[in-house]
Amino acid sequence: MERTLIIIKPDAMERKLMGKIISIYEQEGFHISAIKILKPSAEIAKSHYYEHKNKSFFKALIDYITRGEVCVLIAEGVNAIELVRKINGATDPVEAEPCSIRSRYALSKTENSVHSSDSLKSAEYEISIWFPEL
Ligand code: 3AN
Repeated sequence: MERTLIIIKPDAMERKLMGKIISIYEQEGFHISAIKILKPSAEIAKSHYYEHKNKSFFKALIDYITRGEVCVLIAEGVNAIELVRKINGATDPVEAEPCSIRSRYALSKTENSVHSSDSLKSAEYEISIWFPEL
């Protein structure tokens, strides 16, 4: 059993897509073991996206992720990291597989509706940032 950190981002929250998106993960068989809604601070956003701190889009990314509420959850299941990324689709909605969440709902490369961890190491790091109480 593996666990991954998912974020339903502001563009999706603003369009009231939270329930729909959570249902997709549940229908695929994942167990949601923790969940919270919060408006991220700049500090938590920068910790989450530290890998991108030197990229041209970093400021836009932090402004975007901190502009409103997000839903953060932990999904558990076999091969959860790889499978949830497949369900989410490619970063750019234009390239995302048909039927993936980003293909259906994302607006752009920045406003792309969902995030999920890309490795075991980042999953554990991200869980420690967003769920320090666990
Ligand atoms: P993913 O979320 O698919 O793992 P990463 O980790 O490469 O993608 O990028 C993190 C986030 O940074 C993306 N979800 C997206 O919001 C934003 N991002 C990545 N590349 C770009 C880009 N070229 N222009 C604007 N935003 C980007």
